[in-house]
Parts: sequence; C-alpha cells; structure tokens
Amino acid sequence: MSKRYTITAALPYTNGPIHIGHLAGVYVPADIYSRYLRLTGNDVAFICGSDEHGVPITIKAKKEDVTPQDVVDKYHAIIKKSFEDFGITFDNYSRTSAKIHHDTASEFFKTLYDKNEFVEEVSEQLYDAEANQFLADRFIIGTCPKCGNEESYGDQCENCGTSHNATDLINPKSAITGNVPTLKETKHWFLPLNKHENFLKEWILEGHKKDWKPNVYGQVKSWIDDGLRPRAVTRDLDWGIPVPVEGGQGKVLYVWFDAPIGYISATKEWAAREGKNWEDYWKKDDTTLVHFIGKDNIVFHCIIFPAMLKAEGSYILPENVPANEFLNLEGNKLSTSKNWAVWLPDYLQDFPNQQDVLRYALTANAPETKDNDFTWKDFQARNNNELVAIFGNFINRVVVLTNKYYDGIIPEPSDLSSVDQETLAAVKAYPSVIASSIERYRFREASQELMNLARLGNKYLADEEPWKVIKINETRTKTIMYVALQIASALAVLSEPFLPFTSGKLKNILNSRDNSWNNISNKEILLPAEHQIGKGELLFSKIEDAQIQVQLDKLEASKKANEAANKAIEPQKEEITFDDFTKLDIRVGTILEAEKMPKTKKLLVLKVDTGIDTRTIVSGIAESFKPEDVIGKKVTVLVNLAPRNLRGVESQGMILMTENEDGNLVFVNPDVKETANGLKIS
Ligand code: B3M
Ligand code: ZN
Repeated sequence: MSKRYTITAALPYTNGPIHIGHLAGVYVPADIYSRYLRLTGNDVAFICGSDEHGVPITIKAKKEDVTPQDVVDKYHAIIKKSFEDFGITFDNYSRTSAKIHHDTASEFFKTLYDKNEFVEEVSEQLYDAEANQFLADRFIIGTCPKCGNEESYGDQCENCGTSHNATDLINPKSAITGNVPTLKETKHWFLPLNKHENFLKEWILEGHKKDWKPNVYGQVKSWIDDGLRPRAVTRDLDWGIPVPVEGGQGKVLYVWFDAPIGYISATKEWAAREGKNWEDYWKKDDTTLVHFIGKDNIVFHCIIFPAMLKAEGSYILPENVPANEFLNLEGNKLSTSKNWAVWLPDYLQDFPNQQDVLRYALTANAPETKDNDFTWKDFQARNNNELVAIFGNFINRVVVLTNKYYDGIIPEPSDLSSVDQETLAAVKAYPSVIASSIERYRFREASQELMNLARLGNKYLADEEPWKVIKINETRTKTIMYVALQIASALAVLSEPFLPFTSGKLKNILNSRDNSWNNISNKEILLPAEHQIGKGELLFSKIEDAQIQVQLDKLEASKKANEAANKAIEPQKEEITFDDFTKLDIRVGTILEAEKMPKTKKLLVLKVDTGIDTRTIVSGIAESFKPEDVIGKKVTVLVNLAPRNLRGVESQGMILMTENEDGNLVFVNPDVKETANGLKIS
C-alpha cells in the first residue's frame, strides 16, 4: 500500500566541503531508504539543504577575510554538486539563507511567542570585551561539565554529545581572542524543555523503546533522566535570522532553532514547485516522518525540535530518528581542521565515475551500531573481491554469453530443472529479504543480501556451466541462460538503492526499464524470451595497489603536516655569554664505523674521525638511522664535551643534529673539509 513519507537528512554546515563521514553517516543511508520507498511505490519527499547560519560559518568567514554570505555561497554550490555527483536523490536541496526559510522560521518563532511558549529572561552571558561581542556556541571553548573534555563548545560537547548552556562550561575561553570572558547582562528567549518533559517521556521512553535504535534511545533516556532545563533559542550575534519580536533588535535565532525548521521550508519550496500541498507532508497523521542524522545531532532531533513542534501544535512528530555513530578513517577520528578526511570532490578526481564503489564500501561498513573505521584496504577489497569478482563477473558472463550464443536475444526456455526452479524461487524471495533489512534501517545487512543475490547467480552459472553444456545440449543451454538472465534482471532493480549508477547501466544493457521492486516477486518472469539485450559494458574495474598507496600517502602527508604544526616550540634557554659560546670546540668529523648498542632502541655506537683523533661517540639516533646508512657521513661534532658513560661505553663527544621540516632528525652536515682547527665561528 502506498504511503506518504517525509524523509529528512541533516542539513550540512556550509563551511567546507563534505567528506566520507557525512556520506556514510547520513546521506547514503537516507538515499537508500528514499530510493527504496519510491521503488516500492510510496509518495516520498526527501528533503535537505545547506545550514548556512551559526558560528562555524562566521568563524570561517573571519579566517578567510570574506563575508559569511561569500562562505555559504561558495560551499553551498560545492556541497550541492557533491550530492548530485554521488546520486543522492533529494527532492529538494534548499538553503537556510533563502527567503522562504527566513519567513518560515520567523513565523514559527512568532507563533511560539504568541502562544507564550517561551520564557523571556535577562541573564548574565559570557562576553568578550576585546572583541566587543557575546560569546555563544562555537565562539566559546571550555571544559565540559559532564565528561571533562577540555575543548567543548558553548552549546554542545562533541566528545560526549551533551548539549548545555555556555555558562555551564568550566574555564571558558573566547575562541576569538583567547581571553577569559566576563559576564554581561542580556535578554533572551528560552524554550522551557522542562515543561515538555512528561510528553517526551511518554512519547519516546514509553512509545519508542522497541523501534528506535538502542544508541539513540539510550542517549535520549540519559538526558531526560538527568532532567531537562530551559534552553536559550536566541543569540547576540549578527549572522542569522533576526529575532522577529519586540526587544529582539540586534539578536538572531539560535542556529539549532532555525536549522530544523529548514526541513519545513525546503518542503514548502519543493511543494510550490511541484504543485503539491506541503502541509500533507508535515501535518497529516498518516505521513511518516524520519530524520537521518549523525549521533552528535540526536539531542536536537529527539528533544529540542520535537518540543518545538509540539509547542507549535499543528505538526506531526518523527516516527524514527535512525542516527548513526561516527566513521573513523584509518584508525583516527575524521577531522576537518586536521585534514584527516577523504573529501568527496577529491575522491571523484582520483576515482572518476566510481561513486558506487564508495557508496557500497561505506554501506557495507556503515557505523550503524558503533563507531567504525574506513580503511583504504577495505575499500579496495570491497571493490575487487565483491563488486568486481562477484557482481560484475556474474553480469559480464551472462551478457557476453547471451550475445555470443544468441546475438543478444533471450532464448526460449524448455523444462525447468529442480535447480532452476529453486533458483528462481530464491530470486523471488530477495525483494522482501532486502526490504526487511532496509525497513529496520539495517543498511549493511541489506547491502550484503544484495551481494548474496549476485553470489547466487555466480554459483548457478558455475554449477550449470553453460559454456560446457553448449557443446552437447543446446536446448539445456537456452534454459540455463534464460534463468541467469532473470537473476541479472532482479539485480538491476534491487541494486538501485545501493548502486544507482550501476543499476542504470545494467538496465541499459538489459534494455529493460522495469523498475518495480514488487514485480520481481509478483511477475511470472522478468525478461521474456525474444527480448533483445544490448552489448556488454564493464560495470566495475579492479583497483590496483598503487591507487590505494596514493591515498595512503596523502593521509601520511596530512599526519606529518599536523605533527609539524603541533610541535610545541620550546622556550628559549637561559642566556649564555659570548665567552661561554667560544668554549665550544666544534669540528667536522667522519663516521668510520657504526653499530647498534645491544638491548637499546635509540643508541648507536659510532667511531668518528674528528681530524684530531678517532674516538667513540654514543649517539641517540638509532630510531632515525640504520648503522650502515651513517658510515662515511660527515658530521659536526662537539669534541670538548666531558666524556660520559652510557651503558658501559664511554662517549667522547656529541654529534650535532637538527630536524628538517618533516620533523625527521638530520645531521648538521656542513659541506666542508675536516679541519684540525675547529669550525670557524664568525
Ligand atoms: N548543521 C550540524 C552538522 O552539520 C547541523 C545539522 C543541522 S540539521 C537540522 O552536524
Ligand atoms: Zn562532554
């Protein structure tokens, strides 16, 4: 039965491009879900847009010395294109700087204001006198009162997910000047979440205990159990939607008040364009509303936004909020500032037309129940061992053989063997197996079932061996190919939510536009005899080790750059006199012998020709150099350092070292001839 759905995906902040973490956590699952619902005949509004207000945008603008509008214009275009490139089928991708959104959010605020749903309060807020501004949200950093994370933002701690008021932070510091803020009085409007506590308890804790994901339910329960407090929904900032009521001059709506309303304004914009009624999608009880988000957005979508919708009174509430956990990259947290990420535009440059590979790798390894790690090796294996070796290989064999034996015309089958019948029955069961996983938001499982269908096809061909049978039994070969073509046709439809580009190519090859998920189970056959299919086309290609190495090298370069940037610069040591300096006898020597000091990690025992003599020097460089690499090297030696005993060996001097820009140890290695008179110091 056809149902109406409003599916939302978190509005990305428009302060940078998006990366694989965004795709894996929110947009790919939301797209799989929406595509599936459309294929099964439902009425779907799949909604998203750019979140263009809020402090992250202002900070980026300050950094780049441009206006916030410049920042959002630039990244809105980049992000929108990435979504299109990766086949994310939003019915509308809007933006919160659009007039329709400003109007919708202002109106929403006014409605709550008129209904006395806010508490108006003058309170002391954190203020940076030097920057001459109040410090809200990401303008303030301090210690999270809940988990002790020292880099919590004013409105939310990204470590434990807690949402709090800026004044709750311990040791707050301005993110603009680094100053300790003072307190200054200002008026704000607060949403009294405490007033909605009973409703939230009943609706979520009692109503959704079974059907919401445990990670989501658990977070919500712990917040409600901790007790809910009023949350300010306005800010003393100048970038945002002006507070539309008396006394609101110079203030804007809190970004987390306006952003979720963005789902509503984007739906309005879409409905106007499509000649639909937006209210059907937000105010009718028989509409199912689902929010796809990452785990750091749970509090806003499960507590604050529902409280807003409830307070307004005419809206439906989400049926489910299937938030994902985080995706890590090669063992480390994805980070924009550390450039520890795979940016979507970069990916497409390195792997052109391979969107489905990334979609598949991210789905097969999605962080659905716990944080998960993306590794390039896994990506390569998913492509080479599954997409190429199973899915692609099966389709390729079917299409090549059909063209070779029958000029691409599907042959007439004769009697079906019991294996044929079982195989066709198994194919018919797949739509409901995959659907059941998707409907429970288990997209990993669903993607593996899809691959199992391709496996079934591969096994069928391997067992029936049409390439051998053709030599002895042409009739039987026709039946085998006919059955194999039905499997290929089912794959073309069922793969669409996961691998939309591949599905499109496959439908082209099979010359079949049948797009109905349910037909696979309901129709007697999918591709009739005498139907003409097209020529083959490679669906996937092998990814080589060298391509993976390029990606690993990029990450290594980011790591090095971060280490170099983070290295604390040691303060200058106590002053010495010129006379102190001239006491140093520094000469150029040559390393004659080198060996590792047994049972140590760091020490090399060197024999060095100093020009005066040959002596033993123990040097802590074994982690940077192999003994054989340093023999023959010219080095700078402090020769009049008092001898020291290191692990039983007397060290008679010191080799001078420095670090290069990559942070590696290198010799201070003057390209001069040894001199018995020491280095000339001038
Ligand atoms: N822009 C936060 C984020 O990008 C926020 C989501 C808004 S959804 C209404 O993580
Ligand atoms: Zn915390």
